[in-house]
Amino acid sequence: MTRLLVLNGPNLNLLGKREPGIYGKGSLKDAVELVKTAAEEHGAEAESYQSNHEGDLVDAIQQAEGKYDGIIFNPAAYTHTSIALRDAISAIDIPVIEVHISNVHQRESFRHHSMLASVCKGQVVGLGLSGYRLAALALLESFEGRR
Ligand code: CA2
Repeated sequence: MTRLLVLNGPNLNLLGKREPGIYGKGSLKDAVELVKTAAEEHGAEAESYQSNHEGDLVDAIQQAEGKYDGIIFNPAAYTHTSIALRDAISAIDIPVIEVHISNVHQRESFRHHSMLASVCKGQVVGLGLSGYRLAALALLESFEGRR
């Protein structure tokens, strides 16, 4: 069975509890549920992991190969800084889609650059929690050979 990993970086555990103006009212659980529902509709399944620690995220990426078919990854602030996460993504053979809830290009200039985008299959930016679902659909459809 096709398996997806929804991976979330630092502070995303606060979703829905703080800053609803930027990130909306939905929780991280809501984001994960969107992916689980999309996966089930395609006869697949999804699991999730969130960490505030860069090394834990590197471990999760390394361990994903062989266990999951693709990763939906919101690296949060590490997007803009982490060569370690970039190297981890480069080292695995499964596709990773980078997701950002907010439109990072409308925000501070330090959020405009991603260290990870060029080693990811694609990026979904600024579409709120729907971005998680859209990334899941892109992966699932690519596995079905439709796109
Ligand atoms: O828009 C996104 O999804 C981001 O990845 C979110 C990160 C930010 O550093 C990126 O530039 C863009 C921040 C996640 C922090 O999430 C919070 C949620 C609620 C309250 C406070 C922080």
